[in-house]
Amino acid sequence: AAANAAPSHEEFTQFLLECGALKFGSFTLKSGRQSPYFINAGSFNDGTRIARLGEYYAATIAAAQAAGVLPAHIDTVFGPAYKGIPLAVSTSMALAARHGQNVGYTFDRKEKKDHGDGGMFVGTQLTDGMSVLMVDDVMTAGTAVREVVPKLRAAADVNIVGLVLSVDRMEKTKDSDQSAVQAVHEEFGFPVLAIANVREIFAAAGKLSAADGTPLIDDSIKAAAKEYLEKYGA
Ligand code: OMP
Repeated sequence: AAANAAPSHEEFTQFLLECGALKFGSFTLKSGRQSPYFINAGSFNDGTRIARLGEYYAATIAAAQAAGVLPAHIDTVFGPAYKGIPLAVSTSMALAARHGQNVGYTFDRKEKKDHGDGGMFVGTQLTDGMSVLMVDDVMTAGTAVREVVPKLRAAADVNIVGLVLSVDRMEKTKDSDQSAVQAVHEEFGFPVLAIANVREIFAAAGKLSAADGTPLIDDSIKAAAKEYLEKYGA
């Protein structure tokens, strides 16, 4: 693939399934919706997996930079504690190793620290004028990001240049037909990107099969996902 090509949805979907990060069943979401599928970033739990995930984020970022959607210069990648911490670290490592961009990484503390350096943030410290790229795992309603943006802006007059997710669930907000990603984009003004969205993942999964030829996702799962997206999909 070209240096700045966006990652392939087939490859990423295969990776999600291999890691057990994409699960099927019945899951109650933070929003209260009952979903037949769930993306669990906690499944990227060893060196190989988190390194690969960081490469997917970095490739998505480099492609967006090449397309002019994200600025060429980023000062630091911010991942909200706790789940965003390995995302920020692995993304900055992959940006350096694969894309020649040495950018910082930053995460917040969940608990206030009143000894030692006493800081609210760990890693590259936020200062006025800095270009900060946020990373997070999955967006459903955008609750997580709405909590973290004010925290960043309270720390310094930073320029939040975008948010990159692993998966955009493409769900309608509670009271509109607009997707949560679109609503967050309009509310905050920065671009919101994902390595893949849920429709791309199901389209890719439909083409994937195990070594013995059996499809990786069976028809009942596809039907349940389709039904869910008809109800909640944007
Ligand atoms: P919002 O903060 O409402 O956008 O929901 C996204 C968050 O819910 C994620 O950061 C996770 O904590 C969790 N989540 C998943 O991890 N995977 C999913 O597939 C769905 C959710 C969810 O509860 O909506």
